[in-house]
Amino acid sequence: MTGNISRRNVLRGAGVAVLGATVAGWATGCTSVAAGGPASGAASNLLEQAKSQGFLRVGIANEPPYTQVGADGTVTGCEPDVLRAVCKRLGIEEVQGIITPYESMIPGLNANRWDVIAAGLFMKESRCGQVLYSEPVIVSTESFATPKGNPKGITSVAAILSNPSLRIAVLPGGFEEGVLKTANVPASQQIKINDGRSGLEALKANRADAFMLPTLSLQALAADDSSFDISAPLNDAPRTGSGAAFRQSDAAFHKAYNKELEAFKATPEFAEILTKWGFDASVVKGVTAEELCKTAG
Ligand code: 6CS
Repeated sequence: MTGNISRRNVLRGAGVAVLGATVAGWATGCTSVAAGGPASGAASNLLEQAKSQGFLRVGIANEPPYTQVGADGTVTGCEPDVLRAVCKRLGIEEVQGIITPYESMIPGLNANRWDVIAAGLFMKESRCGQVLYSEPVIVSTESFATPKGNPKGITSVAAILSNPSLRIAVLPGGFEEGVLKTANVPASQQIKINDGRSGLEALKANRADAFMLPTLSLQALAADDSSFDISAPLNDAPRTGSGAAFRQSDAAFHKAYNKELEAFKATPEFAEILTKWGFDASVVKGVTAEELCKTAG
């Protein structure tokens, strides 16, 4: 993405649990945003306010290729890059990222800590009931990382369920935890970890036998580490997708965003962004948020 949109803005969100405690990480001297956000209180016209103040705050995770924060604070990744491009078409010049765990993204959005989520927060029934998702930008699959050679032969969620001695590392409040819950995998078999790196560390330390995360995220994590195998996409984990997620009170913004997103998806730039991050733009063609919001969990 080019143009004068700043890509060097990230805050380290302390998560909603510690409301408002953000460690300013602005890399371009942008004004920090008050904890109350651009429009605390009553519902507001977020689009006009974001245009007038010149930026939109986005909740992200820093899990490439979905979201990526560079050492210099550059916010990229498939979802922020698409968000930035559509925001530019809407007249919003800057996107500022706030890093937060997946489990805090929707509570933080609804607490006005950020204005939108663009993190690969996968659509499913329970989430679609709390936010307004844009039409999907990507469609995604889930995989397991295992120690090289997959010594315990773990190739499905069912295999975890059928062997109570197997331990699966998973992010708390993440989509994968929901898949395990839907499959009735007991909490006693789940090892909660904070991020991708700690998931691989759990495998290395033999605290877990497999680590569940989106296929492309695991491939990115293990790209330079030959001590892990990444499974093919799991047949017994739902294929779903993601797009930007807005507050239900920001329906006007959501409508305007979807209109511009639809036009953007028809441009070569959209496919260039997805290809750059390893996604196949053709896979999301014709897929709707309505369809993906039927994903159980
Ligand atoms: O939607 C989620 O919760 C999952 N999305 C990504 C991109 N990574 C892990 C997370 O659990």
